[in-house]
Amino acid sequence: MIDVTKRLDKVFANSDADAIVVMNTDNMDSNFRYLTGFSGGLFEQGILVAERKRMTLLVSELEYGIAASQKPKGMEILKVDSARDIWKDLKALLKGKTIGFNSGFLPYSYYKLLKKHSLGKRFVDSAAAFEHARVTKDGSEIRSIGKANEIVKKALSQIEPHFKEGMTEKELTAEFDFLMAKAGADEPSFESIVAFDKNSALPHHMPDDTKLRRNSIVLIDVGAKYNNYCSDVTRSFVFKPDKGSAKYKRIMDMYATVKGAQEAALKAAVAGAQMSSVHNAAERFINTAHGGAYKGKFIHSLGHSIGIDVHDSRVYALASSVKFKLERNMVFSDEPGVYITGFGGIRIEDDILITDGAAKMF
Ligand SMILES: [Mn+2]
Repeated sequence: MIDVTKRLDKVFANSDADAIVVMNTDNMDSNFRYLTGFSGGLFEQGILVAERKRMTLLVSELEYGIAASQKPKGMEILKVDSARDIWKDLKALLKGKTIGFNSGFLPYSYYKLLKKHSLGKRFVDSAAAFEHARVTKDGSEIRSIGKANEIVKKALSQIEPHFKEGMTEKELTAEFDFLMAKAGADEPSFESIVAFDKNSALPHHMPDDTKLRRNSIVLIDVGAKYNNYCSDVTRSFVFKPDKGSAKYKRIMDMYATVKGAQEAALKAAVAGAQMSSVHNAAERFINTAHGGAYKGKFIHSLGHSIGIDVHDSRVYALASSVKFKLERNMVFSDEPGVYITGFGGIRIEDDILITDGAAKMF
């Protein structure tokens, strides 16, 4: 069970709302998971009214059982069975109040309904309050992210024997997802990326029917979800390398460059440092390694915050334009890469925990 009081304190520290309404559609607003801590359940159309010292969950009969069995302290559950009742209950909770909503999720059509039926006095955007609260993790969140990392790394350590000449990216993806499920993942954090050879030069390539050939790059970018929390890890392999070939030598140079960049970033990622400076440390390493052979070939930002969402608290990122300072207990991906169009790409990604000293790799 999560400590709801602490989470409400964190969110309301940056909001002048009297009540924040978290409304799900057929999909769930991840802030709903953050404030309830519920594992499982879809909570389609579920509504959570969060106030400074209490929460009220409006939920249908369908998911009442899951909610009741996982109910944290300080939460009241109202069973609703028709649209009319929902608005009646909401009105009772919200009338005359300053109401927060999440502009990062809530569809405009829902926002209009909320405005019309709640009789709130004023509406304020609470998206930033959630992002700020969620970017630093508590002990139970860090443990879940750690377990999600353990699971994906176990599956990655078992994947190489499944490489077969002539298999497609889709087939290897299926093998990987099966290993990760057996290792204990609740589900993948995102659709697994498997890219062979020159496809690996496209950072978001989706697995297709490309066949695996000898001396090819195999890039695998994957994540497990565990207890609502994500991991995100990338490994780059070479299948049946021809160690004397120029291609293999180039791949190894790229690998050493990316590895060096990842380590440079890890050293720069201390509490108090600018997020941009961590990206810049990696980029500088890549641009100057091997006499500048890979200058300009690192084509994305170094990392993103990770938590309930794989891209958690989006405004906080290890990117050249981001002007926030690192704080302890933030979790980011550290994922430099170099990409050569028509040849291939190498990326290495691990998740890191910010501490007062050097960042810790999960
Ligand atoms: Mn990532």
